[in-house]
Amino acid sequence: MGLSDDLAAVVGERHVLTSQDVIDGYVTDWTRRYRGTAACVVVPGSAAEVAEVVRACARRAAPIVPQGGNTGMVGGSVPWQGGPASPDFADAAAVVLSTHRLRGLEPVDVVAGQVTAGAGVTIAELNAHVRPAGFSYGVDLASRDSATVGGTIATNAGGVHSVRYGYTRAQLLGTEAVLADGRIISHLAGLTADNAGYDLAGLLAGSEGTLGVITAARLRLWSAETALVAVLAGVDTIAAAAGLYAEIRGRTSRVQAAEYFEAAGVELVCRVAGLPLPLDREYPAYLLVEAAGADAADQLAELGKLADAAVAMDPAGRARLWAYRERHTEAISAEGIPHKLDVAVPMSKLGPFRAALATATRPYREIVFGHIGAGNVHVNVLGPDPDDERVDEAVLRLAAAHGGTVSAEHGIGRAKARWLHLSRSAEEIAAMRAVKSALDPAGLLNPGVLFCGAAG
Ligand code: FAD
Ligand code: 2HG
Ligand code: ZN
Repeated sequence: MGLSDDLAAVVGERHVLTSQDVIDGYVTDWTRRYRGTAACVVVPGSAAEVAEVVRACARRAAPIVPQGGNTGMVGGSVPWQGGPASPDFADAAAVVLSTHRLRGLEPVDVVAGQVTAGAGVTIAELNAHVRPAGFSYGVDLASRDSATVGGTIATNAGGVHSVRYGYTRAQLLGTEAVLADGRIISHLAGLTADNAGYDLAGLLAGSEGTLGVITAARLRLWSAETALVAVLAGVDTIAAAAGLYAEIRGRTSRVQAAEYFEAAGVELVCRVAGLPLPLDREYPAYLLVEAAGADAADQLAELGKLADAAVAMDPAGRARLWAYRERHTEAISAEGIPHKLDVAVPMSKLGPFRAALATATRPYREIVFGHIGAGNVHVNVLGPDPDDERVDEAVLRLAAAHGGTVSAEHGIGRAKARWLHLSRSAEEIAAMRAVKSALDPAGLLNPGVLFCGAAG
Protein backbone atom coordinates (compact mmCIF):
# COMPACT_ATOMS: atom_id res chain seq x y z
CA MET A 1 0.00 0.00 0.00
CA GLY A 2 1.42 3.38 -1.04
CA LEU A 3 0.27 6.97 -0.56
CA SER A 4 -2.01 6.90 -3.60
CA ASP A 5 -3.77 3.84 -2.16
CA ASP A 6 -4.25 5.71 1.13
CA LEU A 7 -5.69 8.64 -0.80
CA ALA A 8 -7.92 6.44 -2.96
CA ALA A 9 -9.38 4.99 0.23
CA VAL A 10 -10.47 8.53 1.14
CA VAL A 11 -11.68 10.02 -2.15
CA GLY A 12 -12.22 7.00 -4.38
CA GLU A 13 -9.79 5.64 -6.95
CA ARG A 14 -10.99 7.81 -9.81
CA HIS A 15 -10.20 10.97 -7.88
CA VAL A 16 -6.53 10.10 -7.47
CA LEU A 17 -4.76 10.89 -10.74
CA THR A 18 -1.55 8.97 -11.27
CA SER A 19 -1.03 8.91 -15.04
CA GLN A 20 2.02 11.00 -15.92
CA ASP A 21 0.25 12.65 -18.87
CA VAL A 22 -2.51 13.88 -16.61
CA ILE A 23 -0.13 14.90 -13.81
CA ASP A 24 1.86 16.99 -16.31
CA GLY A 25 -1.05 19.42 -16.68
CA TYR A 26 -1.07 20.02 -12.91
CA VAL A 27 2.66 20.47 -12.37
CA THR A 28 3.29 23.10 -15.04
CA ASP A 29 2.13 26.60 -14.20
CA TRP A 30 0.21 28.99 -16.45
CA THR A 31 3.33 30.92 -17.46
CA ARG A 32 5.22 27.67 -18.32
CA ARG A 33 8.19 29.07 -16.39
CA TYR A 34 7.62 26.84 -13.35
CA ARG A 35 7.37 23.07 -13.59
CA GLY A 36 7.74 20.40 -10.93
CA THR A 37 6.96 16.78 -10.24
CA ALA A 38 4.26 15.12 -8.15
CA ALA A 39 3.49 11.62 -6.96
CA CYS A 40 -0.18 12.14 -7.81
CA VAL A 41 -3.03 14.62 -7.95
CA VAL A 42 -5.84 14.14 -5.46
CA VAL A 43 -9.27 15.69 -5.98
CA PRO A 44 -11.33 15.56 -2.76
CA GLY A 45 -15.05 16.28 -2.87
CA SER A 46 -15.68 17.80 0.57
CA ALA A 47 -13.94 19.53 3.47
CA ALA A 48 -14.07 16.25 5.39
CA GLU A 49 -12.28 14.50 2.54
CA VAL A 50 -9.69 17.30 2.37
CA ALA A 51 -9.08 16.77 6.09
CA GLU A 52 -8.57 13.03 5.60
CA VAL A 53 -6.28 13.66 2.61
CA VAL A 54 -4.17 16.08 4.65
CA ARG A 55 -3.90 13.55 7.49
CA ALA A 56 -2.91 10.77 5.07
CA CYS A 57 -0.20 12.97 3.52
CA ALA A 58 1.04 14.03 6.97
CA ARG A 59 1.39 10.38 8.03
CA ARG A 60 3.73 9.79 5.10
CA ALA A 61 5.42 13.22 5.30
CA ALA A 62 4.26 13.99 1.77
CA PRO A 63 4.17 17.73 1.03
CA ILE A 64 0.89 19.14 -0.27
CA VAL A 65 0.53 21.76 -3.00
CA PRO A 66 -3.03 23.16 -3.01
CA GLN A 67 -4.21 24.09 -6.49
CA GLY A 68 -7.28 25.88 -7.80
CA GLY A 69 -7.39 27.07 -11.40
CA ASN A 70 -3.58 27.00 -11.76
CA THR A 71 -3.61 30.55 -13.13
CA GLY A 72 -1.17 31.89 -10.52
CA MET A 73 1.80 33.82 -11.86
CA VAL A 74 4.48 33.09 -9.24
CA GLY A 75 4.91 29.31 -9.41
CA GLY A 76 3.04 28.75 -6.13
CA SER A 77 0.43 26.40 -7.54
CA VAL A 78 2.90 23.75 -8.73
CA PRO A 79 5.59 21.76 -6.90
CA TRP A 80 9.17 22.98 -6.89
CA GLN A 81 11.51 22.30 -9.77
CA GLY A 82 14.88 22.20 -8.05
CA GLY A 83 17.34 25.07 -8.02
CA PRO A 84 18.06 27.57 -5.26
CA ALA A 85 14.45 27.92 -4.11
CA SER A 86 13.99 24.18 -3.44
CA PRO A 87 12.64 23.52 0.04
CA ASP A 88 14.06 21.01 2.51
CA PHE A 89 11.47 18.56 1.20
CA ALA A 90 12.99 18.61 -2.28
CA ASP A 91 13.50 14.84 -2.31
CA ALA A 92 9.99 13.94 -1.25
CA ALA A 93 7.29 13.51 -3.88
CA ALA A 94 4.58 16.13 -3.52
CA VAL A 95 0.84 15.67 -3.80
CA VAL A 96 -1.13 18.27 -5.74
CA LEU A 97 -4.47 18.79 -4.00
CA SER A 98 -6.92 20.09 -6.58
CA THR A 99 -10.06 21.90 -5.41
CA HIS A 100 -11.96 21.24 -8.64
CA ARG A 101 -14.68 19.24 -6.90
CA LEU A 102 -15.33 21.78 -4.13
CA ARG A 103 -17.97 23.53 -6.18
CA GLY A 104 -20.85 24.11 -3.78
CA LEU A 105 -22.72 27.39 -4.19
CA GLU A 106 -25.39 28.27 -1.63
CA PRO A 107 -28.37 30.46 -2.53
CA VAL A 108 -27.60 34.19 -2.42
CA ASP A 109 -28.51 35.78 0.91
CA VAL A 110 -30.19 38.82 -0.60
CA VAL A 111 -30.88 40.49 2.74
CA ALA A 112 -27.24 40.36 3.87
CA GLY A 113 -25.81 40.66 0.35
CA GLN A 114 -23.62 37.59 0.86
CA VAL A 115 -23.03 34.12 -0.51
CA THR A 116 -21.14 31.00 0.57
CA ALA A 117 -19.06 29.41 -2.19
CA GLY A 118 -16.85 26.34 -2.41
CA ALA A 119 -13.14 26.91 -2.97
CA GLY A 120 -13.23 25.37 -6.45
CA VAL A 121 -15.96 27.66 -7.81
CA THR A 122 -14.54 29.93 -10.50
CA ILE A 123 -14.95 33.69 -10.35
CA ALA A 124 -17.06 33.58 -13.53
CA GLU A 125 -19.33 30.90 -12.02
CA LEU A 126 -19.65 32.95 -8.83
CA ASN A 127 -20.67 36.06 -10.76
CA ALA A 128 -23.13 34.12 -12.94
CA HIS A 129 -24.69 32.74 -9.74
CA VAL A 130 -25.15 36.10 -7.98
CA ARG A 131 -26.07 38.25 -11.03
CA PRO A 132 -29.77 37.19 -11.26
CA ALA A 133 -30.20 38.38 -7.66
CA GLY A 134 -28.86 41.84 -8.66
CA PHE A 135 -25.37 41.42 -7.20
CA SER A 136 -21.81 41.21 -8.42
CA TYR A 137 -18.63 39.99 -6.75
CA GLY A 138 -16.03 42.67 -5.99
CA VAL A 139 -13.04 40.91 -7.53
CA ASP A 140 -12.88 40.42 -11.27
CA LEU A 141 -9.89 39.45 -13.38
CA ALA A 142 -9.14 38.27 -16.90
CA SER A 143 -8.56 34.71 -15.61
CA ARG A 144 -12.16 34.63 -14.33
CA ASP A 145 -13.08 31.44 -16.22
CA SER A 146 -10.40 29.40 -14.40
CA ALA A 147 -9.31 31.29 -11.27
CA THR A 148 -11.15 29.99 -8.22
CA VAL A 149 -12.58 31.37 -5.01
CA GLY A 150 -9.93 29.46 -3.02
CA GLY A 151 -7.04 30.50 -5.26
CA THR A 152 -8.04 34.15 -5.27
CA ILE A 153 -8.30 34.11 -1.47
CA ALA A 154 -4.94 32.33 -1.14
CA THR A 155 -3.28 34.97 -3.34
CA ASN A 156 -5.44 37.85 -2.07
CA ALA A 157 -6.08 38.67 -5.72
CA GLY A 158 -6.58 42.28 -6.72
CA GLY A 159 -8.03 42.47 -10.21
CA VAL A 160 -9.56 45.20 -12.30
CA HIS A 161 -12.08 46.51 -9.76
CA SER A 162 -9.78 46.84 -6.77
CA VAL A 163 -9.83 50.67 -6.89
CA ARG A 164 -13.49 50.51 -5.98
CA TYR A 165 -14.08 47.32 -3.99
CA GLY A 166 -10.62 46.46 -2.66
CA TYR A 167 -8.67 43.21 -2.85
CA THR A 168 -10.05 39.74 -2.08
CA ARG A 169 -9.38 40.08 1.66
CA ALA A 170 -11.90 42.94 1.72
CA GLN A 171 -14.61 40.62 0.33
CA LEU A 172 -14.11 37.94 3.00
CA LEU A 173 -16.59 37.50 5.83
CA GLY A 174 -15.22 34.10 6.82
CA THR A 175 -13.64 30.93 5.56
CA GLU A 176 -13.69 27.21 6.05
CA ALA A 177 -10.23 25.65 5.87
CA VAL A 178 -8.31 22.51 6.72
CA LEU A 179 -5.16 23.02 8.76
CA ALA A 180 -1.96 21.00 8.38
CA ASP A 181 -2.98 18.56 11.12
CA GLY A 182 -6.34 17.89 9.46
CA ARG A 183 -8.45 20.04 11.77
CA ILE A 184 -11.23 22.00 10.08
CA ILE A 185 -11.77 25.63 11.07
CA SER A 186 -15.09 26.97 9.87
CA HIS A 187 -16.45 30.49 10.21
CA LEU A 188 -19.16 31.00 7.62
CA ALA A 189 -21.98 32.76 9.51
CA GLY A 190 -21.35 35.99 7.66
CA LEU A 191 -21.47 38.36 10.63
CA THR A 192 -20.23 41.79 9.62
CA ALA A 193 -20.07 42.80 13.28
CA ASP A 194 -17.66 40.25 14.69
CA ASN A 195 -14.60 41.22 16.69
CA ALA A 196 -14.17 37.95 18.57
CA GLY A 197 -10.45 37.32 18.30
CA TYR A 198 -7.99 37.00 15.46
CA ASP A 199 -9.19 37.41 11.88
CA LEU A 200 -8.26 33.93 10.66
CA ALA A 201 -9.94 34.43 7.27
CA GLY A 202 -7.86 37.57 6.81
CA LEU A 203 -4.75 35.59 7.71
CA LEU A 204 -5.53 32.90 5.14
CA ALA A 205 -5.95 35.63 2.52
CA GLY A 206 -2.57 35.93 0.87
CA SER A 207 -1.17 32.83 2.62
CA GLU A 208 -0.57 31.14 -0.75
CA GLY A 209 -1.43 27.64 0.41
CA THR A 210 1.15 27.67 3.22
CA LEU A 211 -1.20 27.83 6.25
CA GLY A 212 -4.24 25.76 5.31
CA VAL A 213 -6.36 24.45 2.47
CA ILE A 214 -9.32 26.78 2.01
CA THR A 215 -12.45 24.74 1.27
CA ALA A 216 -15.20 27.41 1.27
CA ALA A 217 -15.75 31.10 1.93
CA ARG A 218 -18.50 33.48 2.94
CA LEU A 219 -18.26 36.42 0.55
CA ARG A 220 -19.52 39.99 0.54
CA LEU A 221 -21.50 40.99 -2.56
CA TRP A 222 -22.10 44.39 -4.14
CA SER A 223 -25.11 45.78 -5.97
CA ALA A 224 -24.53 45.11 -9.66
CA GLU A 225 -24.00 48.27 -11.67
CA THR A 226 -26.31 48.70 -14.62
CA ALA A 227 -24.96 51.90 -16.21
CA LEU A 228 -21.26 51.70 -16.97
CA VAL A 229 -19.02 53.78 -19.18
CA ALA A 230 -15.53 52.93 -20.37
CA VAL A 231 -13.07 55.50 -21.70
CA LEU A 232 -9.81 54.63 -23.43
CA ALA A 233 -7.52 57.64 -23.74
CA GLY A 234 -4.13 58.04 -25.42
CA VAL A 235 -1.44 59.67 -23.26
CA ASP A 236 2.28 60.36 -23.53
CA THR A 237 3.62 58.96 -20.27
CA ILE A 238 2.67 56.88 -17.24
CA ALA A 239 2.75 60.07 -15.16
CA ALA A 240 0.24 61.65 -17.55
CA ALA A 241 -1.96 58.55 -17.23
CA ALA A 242 -1.83 58.84 -13.43
CA GLY A 243 -2.68 62.57 -13.66
CA LEU A 244 -5.64 61.92 -15.97
CA TYR A 245 -6.90 59.19 -13.66
CA ALA A 246 -6.73 61.61 -10.71
CA GLU A 247 -8.74 64.16 -12.72
CA ILE A 248 -11.39 61.59 -13.56
CA ARG A 249 -11.57 60.42 -9.96
CA GLY A 250 -12.13 64.01 -8.91
CA ARG A 251 -15.14 64.23 -11.23
CA THR A 252 -16.86 60.97 -10.37
CA SER A 253 -17.02 58.95 -7.18
CA ARG A 254 -17.78 55.62 -8.78
CA VAL A 255 -14.65 54.89 -10.78
CA GLN A 256 -14.30 51.10 -10.70
CA ALA A 257 -11.29 50.50 -12.92
CA ALA A 258 -8.18 52.48 -13.89
CA GLU A 259 -5.87 50.47 -16.13
CA TYR A 260 -2.67 51.35 -17.92
CA PHE A 261 -0.86 49.92 -20.96
CA GLU A 262 1.63 51.02 -23.57
CA ALA A 263 2.24 51.05 -27.31
CA ALA A 264 4.38 47.87 -27.23
CA GLY A 265 1.57 45.93 -25.57
CA VAL A 266 -1.10 47.32 -27.89
CA GLU A 267 0.99 46.43 -30.93
CA LEU A 268 1.37 42.88 -29.61
CA VAL A 269 -2.30 42.45 -28.67
CA CYS A 270 -3.42 43.80 -32.05
CA ARG A 271 -1.09 41.41 -33.86
CA VAL A 272 -1.89 38.29 -31.80
CA ALA A 273 -5.62 38.93 -31.43
CA GLY A 274 -6.14 40.48 -34.87
CA LEU A 275 -7.56 43.75 -33.53
CA PRO A 276 -7.37 47.20 -35.15
CA LEU A 277 -5.59 50.04 -33.33
CA PRO A 278 -7.84 51.40 -30.57
CA LEU A 279 -7.58 55.11 -31.49
CA ASP A 280 -7.04 57.13 -34.66
CA ARG A 281 -3.33 57.25 -34.10
CA GLU A 282 -0.75 55.43 -31.99
CA TYR A 283 0.12 56.78 -28.54
CA PRO A 284 3.07 55.95 -26.30
CA ALA A 285 0.64 54.94 -23.54
CA TYR A 286 -3.05 54.46 -22.76
CA LEU A 287 -5.39 54.86 -19.81
CA LEU A 288 -8.58 52.79 -19.61
CA VAL A 289 -11.09 53.95 -17.04
CA GLU A 290 -14.47 52.49 -16.24
CA ALA A 291 -17.01 54.26 -14.06
CA ALA A 292 -20.56 53.60 -12.96
CA GLY A 293 -23.68 55.73 -12.88
CA ALA A 294 -25.58 57.89 -15.37
CA ASP A 295 -23.81 61.04 -14.18
CA ALA A 296 -20.42 59.36 -14.66
CA ALA A 297 -21.35 58.61 -18.23
CA ASP A 298 -21.99 62.32 -18.89
CA GLN A 299 -18.80 63.43 -17.17
CA LEU A 300 -16.57 60.87 -18.86
CA ALA A 301 -18.21 61.34 -22.24
CA GLU A 302 -17.42 65.04 -21.87
CA LEU A 303 -13.81 64.20 -21.07
CA GLY A 304 -13.74 62.00 -24.14
CA LYS A 305 -14.37 65.10 -26.26
CA LEU A 306 -11.36 66.84 -24.72
CA ALA A 307 -8.65 64.23 -25.12
CA ASP A 308 -8.18 61.69 -27.91
CA ALA A 309 -10.32 58.98 -26.44
CA ALA A 310 -12.82 56.25 -27.29
CA VAL A 311 -15.93 56.07 -25.14
CA ALA A 312 -18.28 53.09 -24.86
CA MET A 313 -21.41 52.57 -22.80
CA ASP A 314 -22.91 49.41 -24.26
CA PRO A 315 -21.55 46.00 -23.18
CA ALA A 316 -20.15 45.14 -26.62
CA GLY A 317 -18.40 48.50 -26.96
CA ARG A 318 -16.92 48.26 -23.48
CA ALA A 319 -15.73 44.70 -24.12
CA ARG A 320 -14.04 45.96 -27.30
CA LEU A 321 -12.07 48.54 -25.32
CA TRP A 322 -11.29 46.12 -22.48
CA ALA A 323 -9.84 43.59 -24.94
CA TYR A 324 -6.79 45.83 -25.46
CA ARG A 325 -6.03 45.57 -21.75
CA GLU A 326 -7.23 42.08 -20.87
CA ARG A 327 -5.56 40.29 -23.75
CA HIS A 328 -2.05 41.41 -22.77
CA THR A 329 -1.24 38.32 -20.71
CA GLU A 330 -2.14 35.74 -23.36
CA ALA A 331 -0.55 37.83 -26.14
CA ILE A 332 2.73 38.00 -24.21
CA SER A 333 2.72 34.24 -23.62
CA ALA A 334 2.20 33.70 -27.34
CA GLU A 335 5.63 35.34 -27.83
CA GLY A 336 7.59 33.27 -25.32
CA ILE A 337 7.97 32.50 -21.63
CA PRO A 338 7.90 35.85 -19.86
CA HIS A 339 9.57 36.93 -16.64
CA LYS A 340 6.67 38.49 -14.74
CA LEU A 341 7.41 41.12 -12.15
CA ASP A 342 4.30 42.37 -10.46
CA VAL A 343 5.34 45.43 -8.50
CA ALA A 344 3.74 48.57 -7.11
CA VAL A 345 5.27 51.93 -6.36
CA PRO A 346 3.70 55.07 -4.84
CA MET A 347 1.69 56.96 -7.47
CA SER A 348 4.11 59.89 -7.21
CA LYS A 349 7.01 57.58 -8.16
CA LEU A 350 5.42 56.00 -11.25
CA GLY A 351 7.19 58.38 -13.66
CA PRO A 352 10.74 57.96 -12.30
CA PHE A 353 10.24 54.22 -11.83
CA ARG A 354 9.07 53.78 -15.42
CA ALA A 355 12.03 55.80 -16.72
CA ALA A 356 14.54 53.69 -14.77
CA LEU A 357 12.86 50.42 -15.78
CA ALA A 358 14.12 50.67 -19.34
CA THR A 359 17.69 50.44 -18.04
CA ALA A 360 16.93 47.60 -15.62
CA THR A 361 15.41 45.41 -18.35
CA ARG A 362 17.94 46.20 -21.09
CA PRO A 363 18.70 44.48 -23.52
CA TYR A 364 15.43 42.57 -23.33
CA ARG A 365 11.95 43.34 -24.54
CA GLU A 366 9.71 44.86 -21.85
CA ILE A 367 5.93 45.08 -21.91
CA VAL A 368 4.51 47.21 -19.14
CA PHE A 369 0.89 47.50 -18.07
CA GLY A 370 -1.17 47.27 -14.93
CA HIS A 371 -3.71 48.59 -12.50
CA ILE A 372 -2.53 52.18 -12.36
CA GLY A 373 -5.21 53.15 -9.86
CA ALA A 374 -3.33 51.01 -7.33
CA GLY A 375 0.15 52.04 -8.50
CA ASN A 376 0.46 48.41 -9.65
CA VAL A 377 2.75 47.89 -12.63
CA HIS A 378 3.02 44.48 -14.33
CA VAL A 379 6.49 44.34 -15.87
CA ASN A 380 6.77 41.50 -18.39
CA VAL A 381 10.21 40.80 -19.79
CA LEU A 382 10.69 38.58 -22.83
CA GLY A 383 14.08 37.22 -23.80
CA PRO A 384 16.04 36.01 -20.78
CA ASP A 385 16.34 32.29 -20.15
CA PRO A 386 13.57 31.14 -17.75
CA ASP A 387 16.20 30.17 -15.13
CA ASP A 388 18.17 33.41 -15.41
CA GLU A 389 16.92 35.56 -12.52
CA ARG A 390 19.11 38.61 -13.04
CA VAL A 391 16.44 40.76 -14.67
CA ASP A 392 13.93 39.71 -12.01
CA GLU A 393 16.26 40.86 -9.27
CA ALA A 394 17.04 44.14 -11.03
CA VAL A 395 13.35 45.05 -11.42
CA LEU A 396 12.42 44.01 -7.87
CA ARG A 397 15.30 46.01 -6.40
CA LEU A 398 14.30 49.00 -8.51
CA ALA A 399 10.73 48.84 -7.21
CA ALA A 400 12.01 48.62 -3.63
CA ALA A 401 14.35 51.56 -4.24
CA HIS A 402 11.32 53.61 -5.33
CA GLY A 403 9.49 52.81 -2.09
CA GLY A 404 7.50 50.01 -3.71
CA THR A 405 6.72 46.35 -3.16
CA VAL A 406 7.98 43.19 -4.88
CA SER A 407 4.42 41.90 -5.08
CA ALA A 408 1.42 44.10 -5.73
CA GLU A 409 -1.09 41.32 -6.29
CA HIS A 410 0.27 37.95 -7.52
CA GLY A 411 2.04 37.05 -4.28
CA ILE A 412 5.52 35.76 -3.55
CA GLY A 413 5.14 32.10 -4.51
CA ARG A 414 8.34 30.30 -5.42
CA ALA A 415 9.30 33.04 -7.87
CA LYS A 416 10.05 35.80 -5.37
CA ALA A 417 10.79 33.98 -2.11
CA ARG A 418 14.43 35.07 -2.38
CA TRP A 419 13.39 38.72 -2.41
CA LEU A 420 10.70 38.84 0.27
CA HIS A 421 13.23 40.73 2.41
CA LEU A 422 13.08 43.66 -0.02
CA SER A 423 9.51 44.32 1.08
CA ARG A 424 9.41 42.94 4.63
CA SER A 425 11.74 43.59 7.56
CA ALA A 426 13.60 40.77 9.31
CA GLU A 427 11.20 41.20 12.23
CA GLU A 428 8.15 40.88 9.98
CA ILE A 429 9.56 37.77 8.30
CA ALA A 430 10.31 36.25 11.71
CA ALA A 431 6.71 36.89 12.77
CA MET A 432 5.46 35.28 9.54
CA ARG A 433 7.69 32.27 10.11
CA ALA A 434 6.36 31.98 13.67
CA VAL A 435 2.80 31.85 12.33
CA LYS A 436 3.84 29.26 9.75
CA SER A 437 5.56 27.00 12.22
CA ALA A 438 2.70 27.28 14.73
CA LEU A 439 0.11 26.20 12.17
CA ASP A 440 2.27 23.86 10.08
CA PRO A 441 5.20 22.73 12.26
CA ALA A 442 6.27 19.98 9.84
CA GLY A 443 6.17 22.39 6.87
CA LEU A 444 3.89 20.13 4.83
CA LEU A 445 1.83 22.85 3.15
CA ASN A 446 3.39 24.30 0.02
CA PRO A 447 7.05 24.17 1.11
CA GLY A 448 9.30 26.56 -0.79
CA VAL A 449 6.51 29.11 -1.22
CA LEU A 450 6.91 32.50 0.51
CA PHE A 451 9.97 31.48 2.53
CA CYS A 452 13.27 30.41 1.11
CA GLY A 453 16.01 28.66 3.08
CA ALA A 454 16.39 28.88 6.82
CA ALA A 455 16.88 32.65 7.07
CA GLY A 456 14.05 33.74 4.78
P1 FAD B 1 -3.84 28.74 -8.32
O1 FAD B 1 -3.04 29.31 -9.41
O2 FAD B 1 -4.27 27.33 -8.46
O3 FAD B 1 -3.03 28.89 -6.95
C1 FAD B 1 -2.46 30.11 -6.58
C2 FAD B 1 -1.92 29.98 -5.15
O4 FAD B 1 -2.98 29.76 -4.23
C3 FAD B 1 -0.96 28.82 -4.96
O5 FAD B 1 0.01 29.17 -4.01
C4 FAD B 1 -1.84 27.71 -4.41
O6 FAD B 1 -1.13 26.77 -3.64
C5 FAD B 1 -2.83 28.50 -3.58
N1 FAD B 1 -4.17 27.92 -3.50
C6 FAD B 1 -5.03 27.69 -4.53
N2 FAD B 1 -6.19 27.22 -4.06
C7 FAD B 1 -6.06 27.14 -2.72
C8 FAD B 1 -6.93 26.72 -1.66
N3 FAD B 1 -8.18 26.31 -1.88
N4 FAD B 1 -6.46 26.77 -0.41
C9 FAD B 1 -5.20 27.21 -0.13
N5 FAD B 1 -4.34 27.60 -1.09
C10 FAD B 1 -4.78 27.58 -2.36
N6 FAD B 1 -4.19 38.06 -10.42
C11 FAD B 1 -4.59 39.20 -9.82
O7 FAD B 1 -4.41 39.35 -8.61
N7 FAD B 1 -5.20 40.20 -10.53
C12 FAD B 1 -5.44 40.10 -11.86
O8 FAD B 1 -5.97 41.02 -12.47
C13 FAD B 1 -5.05 38.89 -12.51
N8 FAD B 1 -5.30 38.72 -13.82
C14 FAD B 1 -4.89 37.57 -14.44
C15 FAD B 1 -5.15 37.40 -15.80
C16 FAD B 1 -4.75 36.25 -16.45
C17 FAD B 1 -5.05 36.09 -17.91
C18 FAD B 1 -4.08 35.23 -15.72
C19 FAD B 1 -3.66 33.95 -16.39
C20 FAD B 1 -3.82 35.39 -14.37
C21 FAD B 1 -4.22 36.56 -13.72
N9 FAD B 1 -4.00 36.74 -12.36
C22 FAD B 1 -4.41 37.89 -11.74
C23 FAD B 1 -3.30 35.72 -11.58
C24 FAD B 1 -4.23 34.60 -11.01
O9 FAD B 1 -5.40 34.45 -11.78
C25 FAD B 1 -4.57 34.87 -9.58
O10 FAD B 1 -3.40 34.80 -8.79
C26 FAD B 1 -5.61 33.94 -8.97
O11 FAD B 1 -5.93 34.39 -7.70
C27 FAD B 1 -5.17 32.50 -8.89
O12 FAD B 1 -6.30 31.69 -8.67
P2 FAD B 1 -6.25 30.13 -8.98
O13 FAD B 1 -7.53 29.52 -8.55
O14 FAD B 1 -5.88 29.91 -10.40
O15 FAD B 1 -5.09 29.67 -8.01
C1 2HG C 1 -3.44 41.33 -15.09
O1 2HG C 1 -3.61 42.36 -14.44
C2 2HG C 1 -2.84 40.15 -14.39
O2 2HG C 1 -3.82 41.23 -16.25
C3 2HG C 1 -1.71 39.47 -15.16
O3 2HG C 1 -2.49 40.44 -13.09
C4 2HG C 1 -0.50 40.32 -15.28
O4 2HG C 1 0.33 39.01 -17.09
C5 2HG C 1 0.61 39.76 -16.16
O5 2HG C 1 1.76 40.13 -15.91
ZN1 ZN D 1 -3.03 42.39 -12.46
